[in-house]
Amino acid sequence: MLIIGELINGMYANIGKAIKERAKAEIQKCALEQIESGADALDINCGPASKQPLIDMPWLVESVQEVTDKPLCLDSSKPQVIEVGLEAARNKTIINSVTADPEKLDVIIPLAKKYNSQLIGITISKKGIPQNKDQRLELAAAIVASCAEKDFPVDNLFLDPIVLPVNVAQAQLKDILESIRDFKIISEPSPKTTLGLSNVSQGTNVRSLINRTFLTMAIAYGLDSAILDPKDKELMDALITAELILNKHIYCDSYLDAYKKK
Ligand code: THG
Repeated sequence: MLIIGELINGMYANIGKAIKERAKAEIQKCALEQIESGADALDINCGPASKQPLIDMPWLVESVQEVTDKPLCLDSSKPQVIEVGLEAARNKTIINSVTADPEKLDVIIPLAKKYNSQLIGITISKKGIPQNKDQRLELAAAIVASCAEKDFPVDNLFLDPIVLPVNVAQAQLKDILESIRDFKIISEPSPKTTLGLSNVSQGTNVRSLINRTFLTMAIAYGLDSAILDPKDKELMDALITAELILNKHIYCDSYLDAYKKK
């Protein structure tokens, strides 16, 4: 499973401050710690407080790729911010994200093709976040159809059902899990799936427990990737164990250590 580290996000106070003060070493440390903990790729998000994302995004990309060749997941809802990130990147990239809005798809899919980037499609439309799994599937199918129409390979597409916090949208979580399974049957080859894991526990006081329980269940529904905190050791151990149980790697008594060394 593709593990995307979530911690380079201006939403976190230390990162928001480091972006503002151009504290490059702080950003690089955050990148390396996540990789050391098992991240395969790094989310890069300037955060809601950034007043100059067109300058902050390429600065973050350049700072991070001085210390790693891992893929970068460029996280912004603004196509211009994504594009300056793509221009600055020499590592592999994942565009995070595009909604199911036709106007957004018409702009972002050609960008993904031009820069040979992977793409995350989120099941949100102009009407907002869907209320049930049928609406999620409808938006997911619209994203896949738009990729097919524009000759963007579906193997390079991740669909994200948009995880909501359990304390405000408890009744939605079962549908979100089932969407992970249902998205796979939209096309052949199947699109991949991903999600922003920490959303599920926002505002609760047992975040780590809720995160690892939801992740374990999502993996059982066939999840291919997640944006998460790789420094949460219990979360990473649960992930490795869930994959072990699904026979994705071989059991030995030291399987946790063996996985981390691979
Ligand atoms: N899907 C996709 N991309 C995403 C998300 C998604 N990118 C952003 C987000 N959701 C995933 N990343 C985070 C990062 C941090 C938190 C949640 C999701 C988080 N932060 C603490 C909080 O808000 O309580 C901040 C704590 C602090 O300030 O220190 O929970 O769903 N495609």
